[in-house]
Amino acid sequence: QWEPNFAPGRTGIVHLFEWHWDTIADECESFLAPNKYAGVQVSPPNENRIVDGRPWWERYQPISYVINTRSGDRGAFANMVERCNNVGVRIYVDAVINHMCGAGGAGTGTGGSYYDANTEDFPAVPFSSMDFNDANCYTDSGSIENYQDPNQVRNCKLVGLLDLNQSKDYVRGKIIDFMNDMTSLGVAGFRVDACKHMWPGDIEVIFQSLNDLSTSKGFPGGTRPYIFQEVIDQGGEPITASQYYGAGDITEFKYGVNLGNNKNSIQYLENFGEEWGMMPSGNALVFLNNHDNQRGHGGGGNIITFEDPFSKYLKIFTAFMMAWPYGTERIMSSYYFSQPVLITFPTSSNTDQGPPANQRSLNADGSCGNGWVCEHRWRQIKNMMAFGVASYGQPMANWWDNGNNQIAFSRGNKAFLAINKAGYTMNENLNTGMPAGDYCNVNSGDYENNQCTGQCVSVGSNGYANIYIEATEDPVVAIHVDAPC
Ligand code: ARE
Ligand code: CA
Repeated sequence: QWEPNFAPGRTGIVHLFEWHWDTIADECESFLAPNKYAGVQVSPPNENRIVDGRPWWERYQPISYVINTRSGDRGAFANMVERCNNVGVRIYVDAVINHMCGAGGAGTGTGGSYYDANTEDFPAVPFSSMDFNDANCYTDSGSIENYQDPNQVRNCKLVGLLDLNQSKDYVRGKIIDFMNDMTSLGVAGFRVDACKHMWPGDIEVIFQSLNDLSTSKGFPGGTRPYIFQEVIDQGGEPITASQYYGAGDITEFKYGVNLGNNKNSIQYLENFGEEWGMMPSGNALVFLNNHDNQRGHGGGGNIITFEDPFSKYLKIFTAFMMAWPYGTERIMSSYYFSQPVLITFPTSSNTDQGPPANQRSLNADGSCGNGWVCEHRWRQIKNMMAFGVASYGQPMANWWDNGNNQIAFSRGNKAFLAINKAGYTMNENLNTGMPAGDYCNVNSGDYENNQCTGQCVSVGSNGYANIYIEATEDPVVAIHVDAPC
């Protein structure tokens, strides 16, 4: 449950938010596998409520565990998992198991199933009013009113969403069946939504009861599904991430906020990790931003997203994240939700806006477009997967900083990263820890067919190299042993 089940020689999970299953399958084959990405977090695959205006968040309102959404039907989902696994890319399902849809109203979901949210009737599961927590919630509104009270956080409705009672064997059974159905199709694990709102004891039982990954889909016998739990712990609440260590990994929300707060004082990052009050590395799923906080949902903070000027910070700090030995890394892949499409500063943004109508996100020539951002394809980001693979298991070493926004460090003797955010040229002789040779700066160019299209960095026999970085938009040197010049 704590192992991400990556294929050998792979690292990094990309959240292909709201992508269509067919497109994800193509992306696994044509882009993710060749660039050493390990996995994809996909949007919730089970039937959801159809909300007027089709906001992105309708997918967090389950109607049933039938696999049918705007990302595709069951056949397309199964086909995607198969194709991605075949090229060594794992699929992680966003599992919404705390609740069903919002209270009130009736209709049919994206899979055609009838529901009545007035009477809490979901016949396609089936769940009835007996399966919800109403009798265990004591707030006047029936919704969560105070995050200082763990009982209401877990037993009342999160923003009005009908709250399932996971202490009931019957409810547990339905959730387990759904998650087992996913792994039977070859899924390797789950991002579990809203874990703060479920009792750790209940979800421990649920996760421990799950089947091992499918041997018929190529996983070794006895492999547990990877679990990473969404728990927003920024401090200041009685519910903490540590209460969930026993159930799986946890999203470390302090990570992106800490980097955002220190984006202009990177010399302090030398001991970035537990000493900064974050969870132990082995428990942490780390990211710069997610689908909520990039648009002001789900707790804010000073975070780095593609909307920063020229996306400069996102490129620099993704390089840092992938190079820094802490946690399991996730890259956010977004769509534009502000008009006009902004490279500079947001003018107006619609934080409810659903995905571009064309969920087949690629242009005919295979490039990204149609309103999709595709951060995971940017050179400065995607090339860091190979860096992560080359440096796997190596400790941080040879830290250097100038006390003012210029830093460098190596990963053992396999890789080296330097960042210049000082606003003036960096020109230093630094110990890269690496064997003598010429290496491709994969931030400045690509390494393809044993050719470097970027700058070459020359490491001498003593491991030192002249690191020269002008204060440009890409003030990063990233070299590793798998990309010699
Ligand atoms: C929508 C409407 C609501 C409406 C509701 C029911 O926006 O107005 O009442 O439907 O009809 C997403 C959206 C919500 C949306 C929901 C359902 O963000 O706006 O509600 O889908 O469609 C807390 C939780 C955390 C949660 C965030 C958003 O602890 O688990 O809120 N994040 C996950 C997902 C979201 C998703 C849900 C959960 C629900 O990632 O995308 O919601 O499935 C502090 C606290 C945090 C708290 C945060 C925000 O930081 O520490 O715990 O996060 O404030 O309240
Ligand atoms: Ca709950």
